[in-house]
Amino acid sequence: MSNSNAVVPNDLNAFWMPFTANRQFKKSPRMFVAAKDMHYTTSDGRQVLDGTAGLWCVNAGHARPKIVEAIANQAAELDYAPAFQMGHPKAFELANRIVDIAPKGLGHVLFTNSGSESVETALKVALAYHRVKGDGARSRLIGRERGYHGVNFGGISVGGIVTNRKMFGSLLTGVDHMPHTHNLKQNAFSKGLPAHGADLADELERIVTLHDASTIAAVIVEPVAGSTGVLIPPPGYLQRLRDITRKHGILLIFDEVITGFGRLGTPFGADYFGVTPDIMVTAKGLTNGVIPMGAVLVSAEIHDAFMGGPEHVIEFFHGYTYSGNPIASAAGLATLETYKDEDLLTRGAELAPYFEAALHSLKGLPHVIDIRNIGLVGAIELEPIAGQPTKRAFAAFLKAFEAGVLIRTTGDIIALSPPLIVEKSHIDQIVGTLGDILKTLE
Ligand code: PXG
Ligand code: PLP
Repeated sequence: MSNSNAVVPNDLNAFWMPFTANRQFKKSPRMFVAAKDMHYTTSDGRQVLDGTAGLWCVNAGHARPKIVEAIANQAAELDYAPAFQMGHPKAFELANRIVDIAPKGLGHVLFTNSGSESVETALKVALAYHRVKGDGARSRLIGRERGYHGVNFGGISVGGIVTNRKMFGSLLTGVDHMPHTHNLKQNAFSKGLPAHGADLADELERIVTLHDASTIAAVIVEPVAGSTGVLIPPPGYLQRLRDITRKHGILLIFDEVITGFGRLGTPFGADYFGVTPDIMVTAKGLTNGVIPMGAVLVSAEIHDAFMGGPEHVIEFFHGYTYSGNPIASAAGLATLETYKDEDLLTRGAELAPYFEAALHSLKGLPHVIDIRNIGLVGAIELEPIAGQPTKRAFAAFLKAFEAGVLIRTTGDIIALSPPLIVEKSHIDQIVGTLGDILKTLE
C-alpha cells in the first residue's frame, strides 16, 4: 500500500537517480521535504542553508509567493495548450519580457524545457541558419574542453567533459574543441577575472585555419564555465572570440544556463562582459527552477533569414510538446516579476565584494589550492587525495550537509552559487561552516 504522506518512501530502488552514485545514496539517503526562501528542510526535520540555489536555478529563493500563486492559478485556468499551430497569451508575453531584459539585438525566443534542450535547439538553429542562407557547407560546431552543455547528443558532442562523452559512441561528427582557460599555475587565487590566458582565444583562429571558416557553423561557450568548477575567462578573452567569429561569419553561441538571470550581478553574462552573442541559451533561473523551462534567444538576422519562404510552410522543423507550456510560462512571468520587484538581477553586484572577501578568507586552509569568484559564484579547489579524485570534496559536501549547509562539488572543486536573496549573515554561515570543515578533512 502506498502512503503518499510518508516522509521517506519505503523503497528507493525504482528511481535510477541522475548524476548520483545510486548504491551509495540509497544506503544513506539525503532527502529534502520542504523549502522556503534560503532554506531546505530535511526528512529528519533539519534546516539546511541553500548555498547552491538548488542546482544553480532557484535564483529568487524557494517558494516565493508570486510564483507559487501564478502556477496554481494557471493550472486551474488553462493547464495545457497545443504548442504547434496553436498559441496562448502567456508564452508570447513571456517571450516579450525576456527580450526586454536581454542584451540588445536578441529579439526572438524559442522555448524549451531544459538547458539541454536549449543547447540542442541553439545548435540546430545555427546549422539551419547557414543552410537557409545557401551556406550549407557550414556544418562544423566548435565547443571547448571542460565545457558543459547538457547531456543530449549535441551538447555532449560540443561539451568537453570526458566522463559525459566516452560511453556514448562517436557522437556528432564535425566537432572540434578549443582549449579551456583554467590555469592554476598562473591564475590561482585570482579575485574576479584571472589575469592570464586571453591569448587562448587565438586557438579559435588555429581551428579556423585547420578546417577553413567556410565549414564552420558556430562556436559555443559558457561565458563562465559553471559545471566543471567555475572557470572564469581572462579579460578580453570573450571579446576576442566575438571578433574572430564575426570576422569569419561564424555564429557565436553563449550558453547562459548558469550565468543567465543575475548570477554574475548582471542580467546575463553577456552584459557582464559587454559581449553580445548571436544566440543565447538559457534555462534554470528563467522559472526559478520551479517548472522546467528553457529559452533560446536569437538575433533578428537569424530569425529573419528563416522568414523568406512561402507563408504557409513551417519555417523551422523543430519544437517540443511543452515548448512555451502555459504553467511554465506563468511561472516564468512571475519569476521575472519577482526579480524586478526585488532588483535581483543586479543584487549580486552589490554583494559580490563581500562574497569575494569571505571566500578568499579560506586561503591557507588545508588542501585549498585555489579560490575563485565572480558575481555570486564561487569555487574552492582542493588538492585531490592521491589516487582517489573527487573523494575529498565529496567528504566536504557530506560534512557540510550534516552541518546544515548545502554546497555542490564537481571533481575536487566546491562550487557555491547561493540564491540571489542571500544575506551577508548567510554568506558568513556558508564560509564559516566550510572553514571548520576544511580543517577536519582527511
Ligand atoms: N548548459 C549549461 C552551461 C549548464 O550549466 C546545461 C546546459 C543543461 O541544463 P539541464 O537543465 O538540461 O540540466 C547546464 C546544466 C552542477 C550542475 O552542479 C550543473 C548543471 C546541471 C546540474 C548540475 O554543476 N548545469
Ligand atoms: N517520442 C514520441 C513517440 C512522441 O510522440 C513524441 C512527441 O510527440 C516525442 C518522443 C517527443 O516528446 P516531446 O515533444 O515531449 O519532446
